[in-house]
Amino acid sequence: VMELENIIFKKDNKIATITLNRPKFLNALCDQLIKEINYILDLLSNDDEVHVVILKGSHKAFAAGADINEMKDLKLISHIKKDFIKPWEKISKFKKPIIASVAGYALGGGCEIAMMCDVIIAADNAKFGQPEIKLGTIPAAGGTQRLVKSVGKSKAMEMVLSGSTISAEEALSYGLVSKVVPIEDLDKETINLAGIIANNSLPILILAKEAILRSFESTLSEGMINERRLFQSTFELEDRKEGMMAFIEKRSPKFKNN
Ligand code: DAK
Repeated sequence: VMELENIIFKKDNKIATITLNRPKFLNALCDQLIKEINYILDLLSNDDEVHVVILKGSHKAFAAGADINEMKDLKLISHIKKDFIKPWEKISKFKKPIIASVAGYALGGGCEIAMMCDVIIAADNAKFGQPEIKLGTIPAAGGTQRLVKSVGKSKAMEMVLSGSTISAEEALSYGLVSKVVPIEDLDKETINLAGIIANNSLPILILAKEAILRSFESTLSEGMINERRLFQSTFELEDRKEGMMAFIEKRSPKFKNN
């Protein structure tokens, strides 16, 4: 059992919440914090009670990036010997839905882990950016890749090349986030969406997520083939039968997650 020093973990009603909790450093993502997230995600992968995960920070900061203190003395040789990027990949490979609930700063690695999540809900004070250029480096956890797919090339270039941030409203207009809500409603709105998602069949949620992620990671024709196979595979699940029968019988489905 790992002792959690940088995050708070809570589980309630099919929803797990991971709260980044390094307030003195605006939730800067130190190695230990990433280890703690990964430890929890491993537990949650094997926990059938949990259908959805919420990743959140504080009102002031979702996360202000990777920890600059930990990075400042690194050299090429240390990156080659120890792959620092590897531990960051776990969030993007997690199979169940993850919602990023973002208030305040989501900068650098903070913006990148928000983009690794499946849905981003932003408070009206959220600020997204990739300021690495101002530190003399470039994004390293997908910031030059996922951002382009979310906001388009021109805006991604502007953000990455200038290091400037965009507001929650701008992020909404480009499609980086799915919704902007007043900060006092952020938790309520996030839990509301998580609850709606969590009511669905877990295995079907996993397949739906996998199908959409494939569109990010491949060509349209490959994504379509994969979508068709995943769709077909839902017909081996009892929840698919239950969902359709419930519709025909004009009642709510009772999913058994199998
Ligand atoms: N790292 C370490 N400490 C940080 C930090 C960070 N990223 N961001 C803030 N802090 C610390 C500040 O140093 C300050 O500490 P004290 O001075 O109190 O000891 C405390 O948090 C409060 O911050 P401020 O006093 O600066 O607060 P303000 O409200 O004035 O300003 C700010 C908020 C967010 C505008 C400012 O803190 C800021 O600009 N922070 C740095 C933002 C930044 O440049 N982030 C990008 C870092 S580069 C990788 C994966 C990812 C990455 C790299 C590699 N691999 C997988 C290999 C990602 C890289 C990055 O994210």
